[in-house]
Amino acid sequence: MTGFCNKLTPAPGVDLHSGALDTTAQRRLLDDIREITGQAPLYNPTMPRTGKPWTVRMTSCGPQGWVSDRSGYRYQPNHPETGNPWPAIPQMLLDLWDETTGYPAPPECCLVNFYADNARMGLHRDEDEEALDAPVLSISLGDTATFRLGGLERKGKTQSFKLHSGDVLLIGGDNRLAYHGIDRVFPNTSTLLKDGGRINLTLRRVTKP
Ligand code: MD6
Ligand code: FE
Repeated sequence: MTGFCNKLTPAPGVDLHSGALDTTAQRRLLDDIREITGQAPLYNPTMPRTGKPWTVRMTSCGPQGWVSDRSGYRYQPNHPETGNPWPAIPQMLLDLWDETTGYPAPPECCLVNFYADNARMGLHRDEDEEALDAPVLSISLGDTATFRLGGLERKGKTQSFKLHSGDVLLIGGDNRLAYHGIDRVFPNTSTLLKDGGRINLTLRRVTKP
């Protein structure tokens, strides 16, 4: 990690490294993301059953991309609109995974979420992976957001904290299946993205190594 970093542990197995990536690293990562969205365009996913659109736009890189549509959530090797294989996960992210997780196998999916000002993400768990022993590594870029972290049950107590550009969040251990979501994004809180908004990357190991 390249920035001045302050580590907080909001819950067991959950580590927030605020300021983990300095501006130079954030810009390099953004260049990589532009390359990815050039090959695998952001698309508007829809919700299982209802087919309602998400407010977040998505794409993926890595051998297994995460997709959501009327028939459910799943990992698949191809972009749902272009049919092409997903682009590779950038080396910088593979290195960050090794450095922060120490997991003995590389991530297989990097989900790219783009939030315009009014986008949000409801409370959910990341539970579509077989390798639940691996943490999920999340990186925030652009505008600040409020992250809500609950417990293992949907109805439990929640806490919330802000995620800023360059922050790295790991969710694993006893809280690997904790509920979480994004309540809101605060416009004009970062100059990283020319047209504003927020990008979140989540890296996951999907299959058991
Ligand atoms: C977001 N993040 O920050 C959404 N999931 O936009 C997630 O859904 C997430 O940050 C699992 C682990 C870390 C995360
Ligand atoms: Fe999640």
